[in-house]
Amino acid sequence: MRPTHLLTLAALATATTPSTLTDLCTDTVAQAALPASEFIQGITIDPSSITTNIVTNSSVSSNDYPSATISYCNVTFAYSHDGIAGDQVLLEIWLPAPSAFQNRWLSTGGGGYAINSGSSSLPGGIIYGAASGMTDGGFGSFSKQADSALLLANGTLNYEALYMFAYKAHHELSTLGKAFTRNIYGLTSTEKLYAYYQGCSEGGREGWSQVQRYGDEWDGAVIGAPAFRWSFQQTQHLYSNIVEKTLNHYPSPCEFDLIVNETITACDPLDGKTDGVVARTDLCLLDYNITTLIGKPYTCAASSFGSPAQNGTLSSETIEVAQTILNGLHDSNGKRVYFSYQPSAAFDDAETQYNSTTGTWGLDIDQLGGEYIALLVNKNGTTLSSLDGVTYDTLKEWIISGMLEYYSTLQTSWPDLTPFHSAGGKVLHYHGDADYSIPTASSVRFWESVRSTMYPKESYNASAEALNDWYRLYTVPGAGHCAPNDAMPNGPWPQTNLAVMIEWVEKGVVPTTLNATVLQGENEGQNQQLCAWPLRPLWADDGETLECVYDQRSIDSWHYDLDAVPLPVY
Ligand SMILES: *[C@@H]1O[C@H](CO)[C@@H](O)[C@H](O)[C@H]1NC(C)=O
Ligand SMILES: *[C@@H]1O[C@H](CO)[C@@H](O)[C@H](O)[C@H]1NC(C)=O
Ligand SMILES: *[C@@H]1O[C@H](CO)[C@@H](O)[C@H](O)[C@H]1NC(C)=O
Ligand SMILES: *[C@@H]1O[C@H](CO)[C@@H](O)[C@H](O)[C@H]1NC(C)=O
Ligand SMILES: *[C@@H]1O[C@H](CO)[C@@H](O)[C@H](O)[C@H]1NC(C)=O
Ligand SMILES: *[C@@H]1O[C@H](CO)[C@@H](O)[C@H](O)[C@H]1NC(C)=O
Ligand SMILES: *[C@@H]1O[C@H](CO)[C@@H](O)[C@H](O)[C@H]1NC(C)=O
Ligand SMILES: *[C@@H]1O[C@H](CO)[C@@H](O)[C@H](O)[C@H]1NC(C)=O
Ligand SMILES: *[C@@H]1O[C@H](CO)[C@@H](O)[C@H](O)[C@H]1NC(C)=O
Ligand SMILES: *[C@@H]1O[C@H](CO)[C@@H](O)[C@H](O)[C@H]1NC(C)=O
Ligand SMILES: [Ca+2]
Repeated sequence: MRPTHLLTLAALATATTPSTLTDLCTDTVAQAALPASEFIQGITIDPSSITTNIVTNSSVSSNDYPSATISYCNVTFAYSHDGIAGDQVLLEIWLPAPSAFQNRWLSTGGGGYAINSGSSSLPGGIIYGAASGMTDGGFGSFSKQADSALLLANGTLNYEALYMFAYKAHHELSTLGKAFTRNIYGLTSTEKLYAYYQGCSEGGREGWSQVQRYGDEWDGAVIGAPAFRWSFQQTQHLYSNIVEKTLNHYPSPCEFDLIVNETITACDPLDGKTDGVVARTDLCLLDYNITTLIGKPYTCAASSFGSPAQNGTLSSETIEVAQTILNGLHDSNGKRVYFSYQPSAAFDDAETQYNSTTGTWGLDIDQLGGEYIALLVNKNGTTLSSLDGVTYDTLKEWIISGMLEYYSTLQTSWPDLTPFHSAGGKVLHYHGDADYSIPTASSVRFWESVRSTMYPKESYNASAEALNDWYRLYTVPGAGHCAPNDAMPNGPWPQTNLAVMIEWVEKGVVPTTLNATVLQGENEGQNQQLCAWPLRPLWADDGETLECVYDQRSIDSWHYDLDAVPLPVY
């Protein structure tokens, strides 16, 4: 009886594999393609929750994929975790027409406390013939972020939401999404479905959360500026505020802006080409000293946020604030806890607030930093209303206690990627050199941690080469946080990362340098190539040829001894 039944189903599946978007995009076809409920232990899919709709000729554009006009089927369905009353998780999966499908799956991630990017990331898969999915994490809807679900009551975290946000939801999205994709396009069990990931910032952390845990989930992950090493990353957002508080000096945004402008001007030529872009923030860190800016005049027009026109000269107090921020967090014994943004990055965390009553600038608690402490350390809200009594040592305590509390969930810094590597997985990791929200050195540190953990007996060059076979890191000259940077508009941006990854995975084309494009400014449209770590970019004398050079002094400048932390920090 059973074999016959299976045969019939298989025959039916082959016979009814839809051939057009219209055939594919019905509730009935989608329902029939849902994985069996016992597919993942503890999960029950709700077949009645299926929705489908066709979207035709939709124009899409983004920094993260080339502009295109796409057509797809939008499928959503819900599942629940057995044993949790009222639990519901939503998935949204976009399907290319059967004729456009290229045996690919793409998982997409979020940013901040969001676990998805709405409809902005999914087109990135559709243009390459990939069924593309996102999850709501079970937080209530696709537009509800994890922070709205993480606190059940003051003092009580929602641990299921925490684990979903940390890594569980993405594993379920990929597992269910891939099975659903195989079924709906009628792939046989021997046909390969290539699986990919693309995400930046929190989405970058979500990418690493899977690469660090699962060998068989994806063939290739495109990961930008990941918000990993969570307790360090989130707490360091408050460091600039504590510098201002400790030194009791609150520079205006105009003053910080001038420091950034002058740093760009001074460090631009260090990469061999004066093009408005600081491609060598490492040389800028080593060879440029902002104390030369004391006495420089600044002027800014009145802003729409209510601050008046500003002018003055940069004081030694302002330069001390900026330099202390650049030095990174040290404890009261002068030992290093963490590192900072690269010079030329904007001072976003340091932003001050204008008080029109007093006509002075004062403390403005960084939102993301404050939220981490309020939500996941204090567990009584999502905004921190005061930094009274908080010192450099307090930040260190928050970092270390958070490391312990969230090591197996949000920390996301496990450096042994053996299962992923053994399964043949590839990682393309990129990070803006002028990132103002996640220090670029954070990505370098993780690459180096993986290198030394997985190739402990090899020389530096041999281990770097071995790691570069499957996990490559590129810094993006002039780029800000997961985006190009208006302050250095001539800088390149790697817009075709998923295409590059597909070529690497499916055709073995190693991205020796990473394809990038100037997306704005006077050279808009120009192609540039990005160097893979540990090589650093240097323009040849002709100003046209980019060389990727090995520069020990620069490499060393990215390495920090976090001697205030009594544990390995990967
Ligand atoms: C989509 O664009 C194609 C090509 O331009 C056109 O033939 C088709 O009619 C369009 N479909 C709809 C629904 O507008
Ligand atoms: C996809 O379907 C969901 C659920 O019906 C809907 O909320 C969403 O707006 C749809 N998205 C698009 C792009 O059609
Ligand atoms: C937690 O405590 C704060 C301050 O007392 C209060 O405003 C807030 O409503 C409480 N939140 C919850 C979820 O009980
Ligand atoms: C910094 O440079 C930008 C142009 O990139 C300019 O708009 C801005 O006014 C400058 N800021 C200051 C404080 O001079
Ligand atoms: C920058 O120059 C000042 C004044 O010469 C000096 O005190 C300081 O140590 C220098 N800072 C760095 C980071 O080199
Ligand atoms: C500087 O600001 C003061 C008012 O604070 C104004 O009187 C003066 O004209 C400004 N100078 C310049 C050069 O903008
Ligand atoms: C501005 O300063 C006044 C006087 O010190 C104070 O009462 C008021 O709370 C401040 N406003 C803000 C928004 O901090
Ligand atoms: C939140 O918790 C912290 C740490 O327990 C406590 O210091 C603070 O007063 C609490 N805030 C509120 C608004 O209850
Ligand atoms: C490592 O390789 C670089 C070239 O990529 C070379 O310049 C350097 O000398 C090598 N280091 C050692 C220790 O062999
Ligand atoms: C590389 O980028 C250029 C634009 O700068 C683009 O035309 C080309 O298709 C890209 N290559 C890949 C593999 O996507
Ligand atoms: Ca330059």
